[in-house]
Order: sequence, then C-alpha cells, then structure tokens
Amino acid sequence: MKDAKIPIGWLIPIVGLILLLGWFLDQQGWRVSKLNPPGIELVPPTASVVPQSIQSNQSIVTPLLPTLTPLAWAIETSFIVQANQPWQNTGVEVRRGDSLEIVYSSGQWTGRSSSPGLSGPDFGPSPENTDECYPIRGEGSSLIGKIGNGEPFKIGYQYVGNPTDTGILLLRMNDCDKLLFDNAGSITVTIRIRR
Ligand SMILES: [Ca+2]
Repeated sequence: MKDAKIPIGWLIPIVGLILLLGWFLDQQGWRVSKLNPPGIELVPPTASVVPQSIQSNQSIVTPLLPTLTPLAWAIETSFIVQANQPWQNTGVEVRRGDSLEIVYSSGQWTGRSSSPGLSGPDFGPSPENTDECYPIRGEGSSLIGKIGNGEPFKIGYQYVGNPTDTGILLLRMNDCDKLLFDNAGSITVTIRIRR
C-alpha cells in the first residue's frame, strides 16, 4: 500500500481555510478550552462574551413610553353641606352627559336634633316623611342633590351617574324648608366630574 501524498500546492489553501475558520470562530466568541485528559474543545460564546457590535447597540435601544395617559378628573372639589340650610350652591357646573361622582367624605348631621342624634348622610326609606314639602318623599334626612332646575335625586353616601340635566349642582338634606330649624351638623362630600 502506497503512502498517500498530498501535493504541496494543496496545503496552502487548506491552511488558509483553517486560519480563516479560526478567525471566524474567534469573532463569534468561540474559545478553546483545555481538557483533562488532554484535548481541545471549542467553547461556544456565552452571555458574558457578547460581540462588541451588540453591546454598542444597547445604548440605542430606549424603553417604550406608555402611549395612554391616565384619565383625569375635569373637576374634583370638596363641599360642606349644612343640615339647616335649603338648597346649597356648590359652584360646580354639571353638563348633560358628564360622569358625575359625589362621595361622602366626613361629617354627621341630624334632621331632628332632639332625636335620634347625629348620623351619616343616608337614613334610608322613612315612610313618615311623605309630606309634599320634602324634595324627595320617603327619604327624610338623607343627602340629596339636583342640577339646575332638574329633578332631585338621592345621594346618601355615594352617587355615580351620567346626569341628563345641565346646570349648577345643588345639595341639601332632604327636609322641608319649614322644618330646617331643628337640624344640626354638616356633611363634607367630594364632587368629581369626568367629561
Ligand atoms: Ca328638621
């Protein structure tokens, strides 16, 4: 059997290819690792060996900003409603279709100071308060509101809705004007409008 002979002319491009492959692997982050027993193993690139081109691109990438801004209230204010006063002007103008929110914040009041004492803004149904002098019959001493000359509506601890009236928001205790004399206390509410 004859020894295989490779012409010297072939060695030059083969060595060149080996050198080129070595350079390419080095550019990609591959490294040579010594083994035990002796040998050579090519180690693939890891996250800690990131090509310089990628590192430089990181400074170009900026975080995405949120495209939606939080919904804001067009109006947000607080108002103190006196128990012994008729309709009280909040100074807040409500437009038809607004999202209106009136929320109890603090305070106590009573529609009859002799009894049963101070309490919150919702007395619930009260069948005895059916006199036509009550803005809302059957809901004596609860917090109520109306918009402009619109129909009175109950608020109690909270009202959330889309009014069909346009005008100034008025608030009061649901009591007859002629019976306000024995009322006491006040209720503070937060009024919010989104439009
Ligand atoms: Ca009263």
